[in-house]
Amino acid sequence: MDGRDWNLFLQPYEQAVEELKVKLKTMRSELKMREAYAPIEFVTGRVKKISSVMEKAKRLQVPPDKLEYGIEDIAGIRIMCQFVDDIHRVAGLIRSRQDLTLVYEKDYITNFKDSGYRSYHMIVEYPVQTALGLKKVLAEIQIRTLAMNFWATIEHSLNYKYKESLPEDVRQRLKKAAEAASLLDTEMSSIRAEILDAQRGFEEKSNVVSRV
Ligand code: 0O2
Repeated sequence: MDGRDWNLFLQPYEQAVEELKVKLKTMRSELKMREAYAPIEFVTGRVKKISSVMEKAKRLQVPPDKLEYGIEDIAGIRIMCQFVDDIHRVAGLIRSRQDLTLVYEKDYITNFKDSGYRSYHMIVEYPVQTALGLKKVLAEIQIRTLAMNFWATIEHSLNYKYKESLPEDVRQRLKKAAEAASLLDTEMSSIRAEILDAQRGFEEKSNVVSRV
């Protein structure tokens, strides 16, 4: 494929990422209006670079004519949440959408990766309207907490810099840092639960007072 062919190949993925970003950001503002609290903190998206698509195709032994279904994250969306519970809420909202089809899910929170990586992945099929008609493309939606994202961003940049030669002690320290980020998520969730309990208690009391 030459440059022009690649641009044409990536075009529906660009469109899918742009549309999904708008839709998920809209979901965030709608939930914020309805419930005062949005389970989504922010949304980002990217289309994989051609060099990364080729690298992954080589690693997974995907032939050039099978890229569309062999590489599932050419279109990538990332949703950041404050709390782990929010991740499950957002996954549920995505599952029930009519404008995409869920293909499968990967729970790297329960089954975190050996690197320490935690995140919830949903592979979806998303239809885009192209000049030549409807085209369904695969997209990977990653849902994670701010702490998981902090860890993954730094680990990714270190891995990118050092490639395969990341020293073993650094690898181990990164694993420990992932545990620490997970503990932070647990602690934040429990603080939130206590605040919600206290609020509920306060509301119940004031309902009793107002009925008297
Ligand atoms: P980028 O730059 O983030 O797009 P693979 O893990 O790649 O062999 P698979 O099954 O396609 O195979 O992917 P997986 O593991 O479900 O999801 C791949 C994406 O998840 C990665 O994309 C990362 O975004 C993220 N990810 C998975 N494992 C790790 C990890 O150990 N550390 C970090 N920081 N991110 C991870 P890409 O293609 O690596 O890159």
